[in-house]
Amino acid sequence: MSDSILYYTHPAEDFNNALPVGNGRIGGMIYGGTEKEHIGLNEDSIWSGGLRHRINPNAKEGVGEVRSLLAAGKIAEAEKTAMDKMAGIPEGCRHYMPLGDLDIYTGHSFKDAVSYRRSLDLEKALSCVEYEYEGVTYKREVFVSAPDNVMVIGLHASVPGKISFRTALGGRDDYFDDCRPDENGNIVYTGGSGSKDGISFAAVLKAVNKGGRLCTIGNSIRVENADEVLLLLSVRTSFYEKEYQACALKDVEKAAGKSYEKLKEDHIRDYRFLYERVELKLDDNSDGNSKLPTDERLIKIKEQPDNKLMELYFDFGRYLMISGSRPGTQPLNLQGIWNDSMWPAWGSKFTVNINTEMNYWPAESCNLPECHEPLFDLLERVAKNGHETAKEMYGIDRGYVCHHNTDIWGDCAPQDKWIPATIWPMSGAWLALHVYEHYLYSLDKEFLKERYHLIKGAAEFFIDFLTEDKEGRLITGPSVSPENTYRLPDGAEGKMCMGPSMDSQILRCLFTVFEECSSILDTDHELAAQLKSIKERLPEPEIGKYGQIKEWAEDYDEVEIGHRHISQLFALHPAELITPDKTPALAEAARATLERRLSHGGGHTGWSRAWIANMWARLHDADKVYENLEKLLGLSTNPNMFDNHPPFQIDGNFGGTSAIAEALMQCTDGEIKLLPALPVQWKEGSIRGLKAKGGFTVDMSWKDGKLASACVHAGVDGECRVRYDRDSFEELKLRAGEEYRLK
Ligand code: FUC
Repeated sequence: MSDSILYYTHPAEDFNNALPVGNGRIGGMIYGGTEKEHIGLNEDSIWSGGLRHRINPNAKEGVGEVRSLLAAGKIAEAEKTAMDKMAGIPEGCRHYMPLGDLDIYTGHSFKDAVSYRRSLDLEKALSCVEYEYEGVTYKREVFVSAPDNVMVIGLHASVPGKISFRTALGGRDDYFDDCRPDENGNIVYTGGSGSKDGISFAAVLKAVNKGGRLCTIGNSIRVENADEVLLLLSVRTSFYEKEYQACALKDVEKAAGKSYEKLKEDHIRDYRFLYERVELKLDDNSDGNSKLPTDERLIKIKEQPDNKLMELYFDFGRYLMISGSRPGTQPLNLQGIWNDSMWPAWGSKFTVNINTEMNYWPAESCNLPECHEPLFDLLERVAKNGHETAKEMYGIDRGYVCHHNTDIWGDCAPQDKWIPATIWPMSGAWLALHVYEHYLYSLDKEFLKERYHLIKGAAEFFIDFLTEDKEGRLITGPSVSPENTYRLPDGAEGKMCMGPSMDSQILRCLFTVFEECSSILDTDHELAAQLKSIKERLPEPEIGKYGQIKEWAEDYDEVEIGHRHISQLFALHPAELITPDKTPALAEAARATLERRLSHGGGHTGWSRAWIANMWARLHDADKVYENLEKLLGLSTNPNMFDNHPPFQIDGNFGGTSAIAEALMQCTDGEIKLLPALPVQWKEGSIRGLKAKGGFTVDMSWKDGKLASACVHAGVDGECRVRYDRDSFEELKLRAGEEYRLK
């Protein structure tokens, strides 16, 4: 059996046990029942309505008032004014919604089924349910094909004439309009999210049988005594296509012209092109547990190490990226693309004060750069709307601003009336750093030229937004340190502030990136010089009274010391303003910060735990990386391997995948560090295909904790320094296509 399979011996009793499939745009959650198969359906552009204009008409006056109140130390009053005058009206962006459900009724009761097995093969992106019932072996395979744009369900039986079932396709609320057969025996299911400029959808279900009989009754397809059946489900929306219904019909008809085997073969080839670029192998220290069903392994890892489960988690993260984010689709939201609720937690939106960014941390290092693209497409919409937001809210005419959430339209107005998060104007700046990250890994100048305006616009806004503090430094504000609360000397609590550390760190990175872009593209030199002088006046990371990195401009205590956000360590990860070699004193302070958070219960949400593991990797603390990965799997992972906030939230999956990659290789301090935080538990292993900045690809193996072999491949002409350990490194100069064996 391949190592890259999730498997279970019982059907999923709920969403947290069901298995995800997807092609970037269409998603399914497969429950694997015998009596009734239930597949939760998603399409990534089905959101709750059209673009809203939510800018508070009092925002401009509010900004000035809130600044003055914060400067005068009247925090509570400032916060009240901000919520009244700056919060969006209405309070929230649009939210993500499910498409509906597909049920397949076979009537095979689970208690009479034997040898039941439900699995998800990560090497083929194929989910499978198999069991024996009344002497017949039934097998159902499900995948979502990117080349054919359909969900494919293949129903097979070991004895001819034994496949009988009835389907039911529908939603669970008022948002759908119709569900009925067309003249070709397809079921056409249509609906939409209403509102002015809302999003409409059409899904089409088609059945193709070998042997037996097929007909429609009401709005279901009925199959009797077939040898084999192929179900195809397509869905298109008005967000992407004007003629969405015709397009959905075309998808199923086209797919129906192919055999099941051909659909499957094309799907696997397409998927593997991405998935096979990277391969991680760790030695098996599970004492036999690696052979157990996945849900049992996730329980056992609390007591017995299971490297193979970490390997599976890494592969699952790459699987989810490929299945949830492809060129031309929407970016991964809080639940990727898999959501069964009309009102999911936090609207299953793009929460951009950490969560959406975390989703894309492994995209470049794990060799899936094209999966990063949907984020840049969304950022185009953010930049456009955020330009209006900058003007209307802040009276700033250049650049763009986005607050802590956005939706499919790129709505940039503040989200919620929640003081710890709502007024945070930094997400455009953070997201723009992803554009440059993508460039750094490929050195694709054409890409940079095309998306450069996203970096420029993000930076420009701050020229007018920053204000001087008492010491003449330039600071952001009104803002927050997401989503933490400080204690004032008189015991009162505050959230909003001027100049939180994270903001200055993000801007330091952004302005540096801007300078580099201006020099690479030989453009906007004056602006680059201006931003450089502004950068010199930004606050630097500072060490506070506990030896920690200060979170706020004042050395306040946190109300909740173990808070899940550790925003002041943005400088350590994902940025590299703090590294053990370049800034040892700050690295020590970063360590103290993590220890303080963790000793007070920090890391209790999945994504927080995953971020912490990345941070320890950057501090080269392999033991802590391992300990936190183990906790991520043991305490914050659902039986289906989805990250658990709780509830399910996908960011931790990608954060965890990124942490594993960071333990094995880092591109910091201008060099490629091999095995910078290798846990002792990963005694032997190898990785192939990790990407390094500069267009390099790295393969390596290790034994007894030491590098055994390494090979660097150059994608473009370039130079790099490769470090094996603290004392040894090599400088390489390679031409595109060349490789160098280090050992
Ligand atoms: C931020 C986090 C929460 C949650 C939400 C979606 O607000 O603080 O923990 O992840 O986003």
